[in-house]
Amino acid sequence: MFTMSQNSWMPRSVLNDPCRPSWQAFVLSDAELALNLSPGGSKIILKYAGKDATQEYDPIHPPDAITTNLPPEKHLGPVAPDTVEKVQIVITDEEKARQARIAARPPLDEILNLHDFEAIARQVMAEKAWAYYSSAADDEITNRENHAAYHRPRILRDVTKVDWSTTILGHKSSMPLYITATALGKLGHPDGEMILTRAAAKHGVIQMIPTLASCSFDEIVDAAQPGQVQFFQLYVNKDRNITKRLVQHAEKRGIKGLFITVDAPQLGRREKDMRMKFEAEDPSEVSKTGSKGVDRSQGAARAISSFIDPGLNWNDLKWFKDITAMPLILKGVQCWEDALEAYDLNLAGVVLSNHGGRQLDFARSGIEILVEVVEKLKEKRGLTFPNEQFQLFVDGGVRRATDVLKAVALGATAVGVGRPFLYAYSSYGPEGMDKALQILHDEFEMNLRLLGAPTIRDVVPEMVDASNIHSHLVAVPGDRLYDSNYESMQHATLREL
Ligand code: 173
Repeated sequence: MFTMSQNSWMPRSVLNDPCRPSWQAFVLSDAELALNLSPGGSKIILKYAGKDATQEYDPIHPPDAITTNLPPEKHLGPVAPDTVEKVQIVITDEEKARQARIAARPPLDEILNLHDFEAIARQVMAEKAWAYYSSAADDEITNRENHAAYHRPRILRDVTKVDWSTTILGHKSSMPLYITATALGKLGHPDGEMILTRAAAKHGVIQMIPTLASCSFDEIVDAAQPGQVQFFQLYVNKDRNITKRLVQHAEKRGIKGLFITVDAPQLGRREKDMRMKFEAEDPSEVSKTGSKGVDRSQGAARAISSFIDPGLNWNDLKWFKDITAMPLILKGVQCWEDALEAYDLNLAGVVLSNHGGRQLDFARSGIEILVEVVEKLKEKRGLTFPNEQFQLFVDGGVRRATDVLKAVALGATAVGVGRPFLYAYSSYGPEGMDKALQILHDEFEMNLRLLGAPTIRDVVPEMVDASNIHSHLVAVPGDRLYDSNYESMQHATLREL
């Protein structure tokens, strides 16, 4: 529960949870303080003043958000639960409608591939959650262009037994993919990122924990099995002390790789996400940005991203090496020059990514970047692939094992998968996530046979024709995404005059 009033601001879960130490309960008795501290701006506080704001608050704030981000002097002490006004839990009509849609979804065994999850998610998810997960930048061109390479399989090889396991940064993975970081996991399901943790354990894959998870970092780490490998994705805070604390805590908790996001000095313009806010807020207010500079009309992501430091630059990397011994990987590299710079700084690798098409529209696909990065690292630094010294990762647009195998053939160690898993658990809960990973296992088995490659080591560059990859002439199967997901203003309803 989360209640906000002009006089008090407290998560009811804190009050109700007997396991929490009493110092974690607090009240912001000063309304002005609450208004100034909310990263989402004062408007949201005022909108929910005196009401149960759990549904809005929970998905976008991990349980430790306040104790982590609020200076200790603002923690005013324990709350006596019987002095707190009881909040009636009201299930909104919107939530009732969502539950009805969930009840009417097709049985899980009718889901054959990851596209299917996406199609169902679009129909059953809460509108705002769908808008946030599925939105991409501007005209969503980049979001649809991740497939421009074709297979060149070999025949008559013994593929009775095939093995698609591999190692990522030296850690075993049952597939050459990992669950990449995506923000706000509870928008899709109340258990959020912990569903991913449990599925990762069951299927032997690695999860990258996001900075902007809805569950707290410790909840996600605690949900892991002993020995389960997890990475951490980092948004670098303008306040380096916060970043240092996060990084060192992650290392202490056994995180095996730090993926520093470098492609989001400012969040891209995700119009589908923004349109949701148009509907949710008073339309006449939407174009106004408050004097505090936080504009709620810009969608869920922008509202919570103002802490990210646009000043982050190459000189900061030495500092990261000083504060942690974790392998450092840059997430969001988009050209060979930057990949070589990362290599020259002795980093452990780079993720070639356009951030799921959510940042710079018309940024190239990860697989296209991979081709030039591999070529230049071979030519200018004498590297061979695969290698343990400097690993290449790709993410964006991955829906099939074939997408992964193309990247692996071209030199990637592994590929990140984000949205499809969100859609799987948003539509079907933990069973959906389990099924999504099982589908990928099945696809790897079949496709290794069809490629003529008994192991991941046998998936070599000659097995892909990427000759058209820079020409952007190849028809893009991603049109599926365009046809089914892009929402233009044609559905706008006119206001009554
Ligand atoms: O893609 C995103 O939505 C994302 O990475 C993000 C970044 C900052 C705040 C919220 C989401």
